[in-house]
Amino acid sequence: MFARLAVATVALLLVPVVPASAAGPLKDRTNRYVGSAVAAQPLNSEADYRSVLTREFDSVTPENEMKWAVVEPNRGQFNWSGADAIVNYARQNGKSVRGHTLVWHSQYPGWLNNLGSSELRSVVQQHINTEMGRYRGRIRAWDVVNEMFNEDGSRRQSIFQQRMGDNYVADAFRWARAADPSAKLYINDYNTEGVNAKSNALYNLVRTLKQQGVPIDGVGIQTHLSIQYGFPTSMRQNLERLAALGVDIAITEADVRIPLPADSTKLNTQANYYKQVWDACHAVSRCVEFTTWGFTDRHSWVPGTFPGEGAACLFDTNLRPKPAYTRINP
Ligand code: 9MR
Repeated sequence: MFARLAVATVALLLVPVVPASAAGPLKDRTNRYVGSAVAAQPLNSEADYRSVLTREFDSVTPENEMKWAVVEPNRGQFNWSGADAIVNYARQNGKSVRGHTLVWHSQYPGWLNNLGSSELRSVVQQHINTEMGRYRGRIRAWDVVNEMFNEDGSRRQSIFQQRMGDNYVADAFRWARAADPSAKLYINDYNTEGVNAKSNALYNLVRTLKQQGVPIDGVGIQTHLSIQYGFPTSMRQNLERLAALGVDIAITEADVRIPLPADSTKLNTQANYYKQVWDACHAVSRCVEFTTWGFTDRHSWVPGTFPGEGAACLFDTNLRPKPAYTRINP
């Protein structure tokens, strides 16, 4: 009797959190991939983090572990430990992986700055080959080119743009297709949810790339929102026009930050924003993925980048579902 009780108590203690929704996990609510950015550190060390992730999501995006500065901090010296941990977790738990990201102006290693244009070109190709090749067949979709536009729709003057010229985008996609023909290849950006100068530029570029036969399969819409700004109500229209170009759409990094402290009014507004993103994706048949940039306020990039803001995720710091979660999975 006592032994049975003790076993029951231990079992209870081992279950980190109660199921979030009577309706079942979020991933079972939709035929879209439901993903989250994940970090290897809590994945390896926090049982409740791992358990909620496993229960609620069917896709994972390494938050930082596949970025160039992490995987090749010095030329020819590789560090795959975090990326491997996440890909292995995914394989063991039947999760899909979104690779993030190959060509990006941020978080690239400093040694690239010393390269001239022809050397940079071959190094970028080699980087794409090496990283995509390592995980060939195990990554569903890759963010090949990330954040290449300025807000006004002009091209960001990254080292790739400056040293390799306009064609760096088409080249990156061609190299990526060759490196892993089974992966869907995406261009990804932020502040491109609604119709605006930046999303117009994105639309025009994708149309041109398609016309040129460049192997691009999808457009990632990051969707970092704040309740301080109005919801981008033209989101559905924007997703529809992009999908009409013959590409898939993914919501790749959704979160909705709140000026702290959060209260029930703000959390309710946040819930409305998440629901509108969810609905915009579900209104467009080619929107194949709804991924959030982290799932718990315990681990979120927001407070570090926007002092005084936070509480941007679907689950609170104790991994309890917030109103936003319940709104999309009632
Ligand atoms: O969440 C990431 C954070 O931990 C990093 O410090 C930061 C560095 O730039 O990148 C964050 O992730 C970004 C993503 O890779 C691209 N889109 C914007 C995300 C939030 O900044």
